[in-house]
Amino acid sequence: MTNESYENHIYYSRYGGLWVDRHDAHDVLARKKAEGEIDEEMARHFEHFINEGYVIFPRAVSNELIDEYLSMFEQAWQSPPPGIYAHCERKVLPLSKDMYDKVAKVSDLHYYFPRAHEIIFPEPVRRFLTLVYDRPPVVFQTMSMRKGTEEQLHTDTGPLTLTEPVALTASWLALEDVDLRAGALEYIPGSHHIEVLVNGVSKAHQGDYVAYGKALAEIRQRCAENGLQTVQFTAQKGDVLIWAADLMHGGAVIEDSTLTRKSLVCHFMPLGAMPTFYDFSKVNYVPYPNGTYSLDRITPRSEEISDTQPAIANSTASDIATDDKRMLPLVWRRVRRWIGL
Ligand SMILES: O=C(O)CCC(=O)C(=O)O
Repeated sequence: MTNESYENHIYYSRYGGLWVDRHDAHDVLARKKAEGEIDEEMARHFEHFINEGYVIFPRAVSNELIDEYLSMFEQAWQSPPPGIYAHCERKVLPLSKDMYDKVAKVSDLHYYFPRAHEIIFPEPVRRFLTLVYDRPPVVFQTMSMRKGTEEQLHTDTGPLTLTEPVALTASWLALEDVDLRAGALEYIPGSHHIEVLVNGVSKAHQGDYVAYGKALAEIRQRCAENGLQTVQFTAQKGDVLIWAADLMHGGAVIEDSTLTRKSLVCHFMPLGAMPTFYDFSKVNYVPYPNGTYSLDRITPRSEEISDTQPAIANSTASDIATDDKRMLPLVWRRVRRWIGL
């Protein structure tokens, strides 16, 4: 699908993007295949990603690893680790067990999970992201959920701004089999090529939710005009779906609030990019053992943190800051501090 305003440009977006975001992405893919950089199977995944804006890797993460993550997640509700926040009822608050049965998105728990690189970057995901970026991938944020989110269909480039805005990708991992009555992840295949800029100029909403809402409404309308339909991800435990920066996605309505829908969302950028939606001037990339990266500090969005918790909010960055060069000792030190060893 062409974006009329920019159809003479190399990229679909005014803001450029990755090689998969070029109008000639299929030619680039053919070249990469001919040169042996991408094999047959991965090429099929890329064909799909280029056309539809998402790709699915079934059973990418083992049950054993997911169960280990879930047991850490359970413990976190009972005894929240330092610096961990949750988006809940339109506020960002320190994680607390009061939110256990609510719709809540728990930020950055991977900081306390020694096997984070395995669950965030299982092999097919690591390979796909490394190829899509032509650089090592960096996870800059994770969100763990017990329940569906009921989030309206949206693009991530509005809130999650990067120095390379269209380089954002995200993964959604099913931590259990999804019951559609629990509010599945939903998305609009093909919507990633429809770009409507906020106030006509920016991908970032910068807190202007009225303008962002208008842009999203226009994208939805353009999707409808082009016959693009919303589909739900009937995922099984261990399945991973990766979406492109501008794919419209959200959480379906929860029909049975007694049900859980445990999932892990990870947001990625290539090494060399940085988030711009809060002050990352003192944040460093830290390598994981499998050639991927994370960031070394949890820094919640200051404008979002509830006024009722200023002391905790202010203490967060320095509690977690470190000069360590390697991620694993760092994670173990955090875990020991959390469990009081
Ligand atoms: O998991 C969901 O229901 C939606 C997640 C989402 O929209 C997001 O992380 O941006």
